[in-house]
Amino acid sequence: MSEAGRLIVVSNRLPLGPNPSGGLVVALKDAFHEAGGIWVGTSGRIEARPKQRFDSHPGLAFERFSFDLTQKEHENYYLGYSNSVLWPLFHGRADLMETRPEFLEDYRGVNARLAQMLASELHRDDVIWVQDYHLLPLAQALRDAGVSNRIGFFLHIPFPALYDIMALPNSEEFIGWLGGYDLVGLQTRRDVARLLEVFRSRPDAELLPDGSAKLGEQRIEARSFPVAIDTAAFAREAASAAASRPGVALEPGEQLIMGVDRLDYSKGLPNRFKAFARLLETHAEVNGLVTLLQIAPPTREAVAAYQDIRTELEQLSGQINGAYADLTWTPIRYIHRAVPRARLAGLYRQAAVGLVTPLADGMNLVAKEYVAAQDPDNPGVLILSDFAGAAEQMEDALLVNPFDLDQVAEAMARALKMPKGERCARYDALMDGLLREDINWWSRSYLKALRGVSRGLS
Ligand code: GDG
Repeated sequence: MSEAGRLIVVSNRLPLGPNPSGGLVVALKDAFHEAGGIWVGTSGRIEARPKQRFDSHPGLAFERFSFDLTQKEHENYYLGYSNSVLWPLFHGRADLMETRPEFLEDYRGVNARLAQMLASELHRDDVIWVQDYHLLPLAQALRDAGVSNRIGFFLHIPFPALYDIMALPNSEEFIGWLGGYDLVGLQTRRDVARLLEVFRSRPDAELLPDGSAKLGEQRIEARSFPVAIDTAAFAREAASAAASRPGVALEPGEQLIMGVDRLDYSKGLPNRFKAFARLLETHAEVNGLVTLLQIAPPTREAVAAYQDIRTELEQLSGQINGAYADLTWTPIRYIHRAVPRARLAGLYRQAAVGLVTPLADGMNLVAKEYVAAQDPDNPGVLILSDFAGAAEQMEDALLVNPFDLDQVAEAMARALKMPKGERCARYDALMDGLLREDINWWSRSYLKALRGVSRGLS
């Protein structure tokens, strides 16, 4: 173990089970091995009398510290303020925001309770890394409890424009929450620019020459750290999955276009289906020879906006299939269910086109997974929305404006007949970037920056 202080990671959901998987677990494996530490998060249990507990597991390099939520906290902190206020607002959908005083009250309450629990467990040289929008107030709550350790935040979703922040019922308080952190990590340079614009607009904030900001007594560094995947491991998984499992049954000459998204209104699925219909309408030569496979597992079904998007998509896929299907061909295969990861990797490799068209997205890991899964000798083509954070790094994809259905349809037509030489050149360039800036690069660069910040005013 190194001399560095322990790493304390806080995320809404704690990775559970004896052998937890997932992007963040992989990302933090080395860091926990080096420094040891604790991962803190909700237990997934709803209890009338919430408890907190430590557990450790011989295979894990970190201790787990979990806490339960009450039903009311789950509804107000998680479904309410986090997913009915912050999520829509940060994805440019202030119109879908549902604000209620009790949402904010419990959002503050859960963060304050967590800060109290955590403050007494901390050592002086621990560094604390807080993940995502559920926990924005945590640093300020920890500072109120007397914690002076280095505290970093990483936002996985887009940072909103100043104009959008004005739509929050508590916009002043929101900006104050950021003021508890030493380092605010965002997905893209575009997000950093928006954050700096917020600081610039405030009389109590000062932008320092080194690019950081001073808010009250706190110096805050804001930088982009584009989140990534375990590229080499995913490429291996896709190659072995494709070799050992059958993909989708296709007619000779038929090509697959594939999308994978949680069923969320930010992912632009209705636009995608409409753009696919536009392709069928304007390129009769592909009818019968192309299938759109859309995997869209359910998510946050207790929130009304998610029920609406489900109904809209079911109607759209029904209409398009009704208009174009024949006895041997169904243009859209829409699967409202999760598919096991290894299966997904094989399907990505089978697909001639990866279609990633969110209207707003922090990064979008599906874009990275699709490229990593390709056969280097015969790769498919990624079509990627300009509104996904990934577009900032993945310029060799076919970049599209997801609101422009004709442009997306034309990109699909182009991708379906792209010559192998061009596909390989684009794949090589994209894959170079994904191997260089992978998930370990992401966590190492963030933690290096966090351990390097000097506490207090410069
Ligand atoms: C948030 C931000 C940011 C999806 N369906 C299935 C399945 N998935 C996996 C994908 C991918 C992950 O879920 C989705 O990640 P994304 O990045 O695409 O999107 P969000 O869930 O919205 O994530 C996003 C991310 O945080 C990380 O910072 O990139 O912008 O919104 O890994 O493969 N996995 C399996 N079956 C499915 O049906 N096994």
